[in-house]
Amino acid sequence: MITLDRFILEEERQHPDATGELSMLLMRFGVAGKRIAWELSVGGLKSGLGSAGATNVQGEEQKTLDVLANEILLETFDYGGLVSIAASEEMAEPYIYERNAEKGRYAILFDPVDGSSNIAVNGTLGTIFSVRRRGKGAADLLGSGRAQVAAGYILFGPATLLVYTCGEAVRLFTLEPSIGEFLLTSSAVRTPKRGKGYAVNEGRAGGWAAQTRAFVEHLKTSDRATGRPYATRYSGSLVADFHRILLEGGIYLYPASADRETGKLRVLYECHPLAFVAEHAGAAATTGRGPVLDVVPGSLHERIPFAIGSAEEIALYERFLRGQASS
Ligand code: AFP
Repeated sequence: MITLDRFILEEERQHPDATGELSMLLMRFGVAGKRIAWELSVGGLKSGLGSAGATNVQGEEQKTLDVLANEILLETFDYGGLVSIAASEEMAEPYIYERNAEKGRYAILFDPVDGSSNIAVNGTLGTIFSVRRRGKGAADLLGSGRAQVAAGYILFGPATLLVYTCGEAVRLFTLEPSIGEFLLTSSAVRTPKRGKGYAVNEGRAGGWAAQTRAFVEHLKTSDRATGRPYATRYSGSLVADFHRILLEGGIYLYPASADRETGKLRVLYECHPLAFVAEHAGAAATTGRGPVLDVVPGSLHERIPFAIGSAEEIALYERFLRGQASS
């Protein structure tokens, strides 16, 4: 039985110059994940499961659990002197940890509850996180995805999973509720080069570029030799859809559309961290024009068109967008 803490501490020993701070920080994401999992599991029993009445910085309605999860994450890193600044999809401005301001070597970014429309229907949800070296202020959060030190997500499904990478292999842990510990499930998750499924909100196809429509049409067109048609799997939770793809291959898309020219997903809280995980599992993520990890956002809440998945499907999608392939 290899617990999260044991695994992280043993890994740390492989790096003699490590200070142990990143290890502590990753363990704390495990603690936050357990607390959020608990709140989600009892959320339906409590009053106020629905809208908190407020809207987040993108004008989206906030649920009480979004607010709660955001608070849990902020509070988790309030002590220990590890983190000096936190940015969240739910906050217009970054949160500064005044008492860690000098010593906290890291900045964290997160989407506390991704797929929040699933809250009301008891569907799968996730928390996405990213760790960067702290800079001098909020502007330093706006680096390329390759500057991330670690990234991952917690998936709240039938089981609670923690997936992360520190720039080496992708680790997968499963929460064993009877002992309250995350146990190692895989120390090196690898995504198949090709999959059989695609995830996209096809209800929005009317607003897509012709090349995007042609690509999805291609996936849906029967051709035994190339394993088509693909199966559609779309849950409304990027973490849930990405996790399936991480394990089984395939592609998730949230492309640009006429009414959302930059797509929906946020660079810093969703796209960069999942792209970091994907690349370290042998998968890929693209804006359609190039790697997501190369994107340097101009502002904290910037969005980009996003596709993530198996290397072959991502390469094919880029060829479609460049007009080099057709259905
Ligand atoms: P919410 O957290 O606001 O529900 O958004 C979820 C999400 O960012 C991502 O997890 C989903 O894949 C995608 O948006 C769903 O968006 P659509 O409802 O437009 O398909």
